[in-house]
This record gives sequence, structure tokens and C-alpha cells, in this order.
Amino acid sequence: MSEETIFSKIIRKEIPADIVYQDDLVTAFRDINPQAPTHVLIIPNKLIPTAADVVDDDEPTLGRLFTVARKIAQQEGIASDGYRLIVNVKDHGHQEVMHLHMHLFGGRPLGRMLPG
Ligand code: DGP
Repeated sequence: MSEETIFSKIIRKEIPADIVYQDDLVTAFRDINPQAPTHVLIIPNKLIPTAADVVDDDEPTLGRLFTVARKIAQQEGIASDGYRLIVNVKDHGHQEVMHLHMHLFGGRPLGRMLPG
């Protein structure tokens, strides 16, 4: 059994967050520490700790992350200029919250993917 994080409380609206989208499979909210003019986290409602823990049955949920990312990018007005989707995984990926999440960054040129 995986341990819940603060993201489960955000999904259940037990703590405040700027939720921009929610449906039966995923929730999206603005990052508390934005790294770009648009910085939204899109997460499965089901607790999947990391991308290394996904199973075949998660495919509809994982696909939903991408369709919701596209919709939010359109809502935010960043779809035509482009944006970046990132999923950090475990220690070397610098994942801090152990509830799988897709970062959606946009609103300015984002540079190369990795430094150096
Ligand atoms: P990562 O390093 O990929 O695990 O990113 C975790 C992100 O989650 C980080 O950018 C900050 C964000 N975050 C952490 N706690 C909260 C919170 O309580 N509320 C919101 N909105 N974002 C949070």
C-alpha cells in the first residue's frame, strides 16, 4: 500500500489549490512554486507513486493526462507557441512528491531540455 501525499488531499479538496481541471480520472492544478508563466501539474486521481509503478490498467488514465494537457494549453493560450510536458521519476529524476504528476510549462521560451 503506497502512502498518500499532499496531492491526494488536493484531489479531495481537503486543502486549497488552484484547480484548473478535474474529472473522474485526473486533476490539474497550478504549481505552488511556478517555474514559468504557466506551470500546471496534471495528476491521476488514483495514487500511482511514480511512472515506474504504472500498470496496463492505468493506460486510460495516462492517456487522459495528455488530452487534458492539450486542453489546458489551449485554455492558457500557449498551444500555438508550444510548451513542455515533464514527468520526473524517483531520485535521479528529482521527483519530490511521490504521486505521479505531469508538469505543464509554458508562456515563455523554455530553452534546452537539460542544462549543459
Ligand atoms: P517534482 O519535483 O516533479 O516532484 O515536482 C513537485 C512539484 O509539486 C513542485 O514543482 C512543487 C509542487 N508542489 C508541492 N507541494 C505542493 C502543494 O501543496 N500545492 C501545489 N499547488 N503544488 C505543490
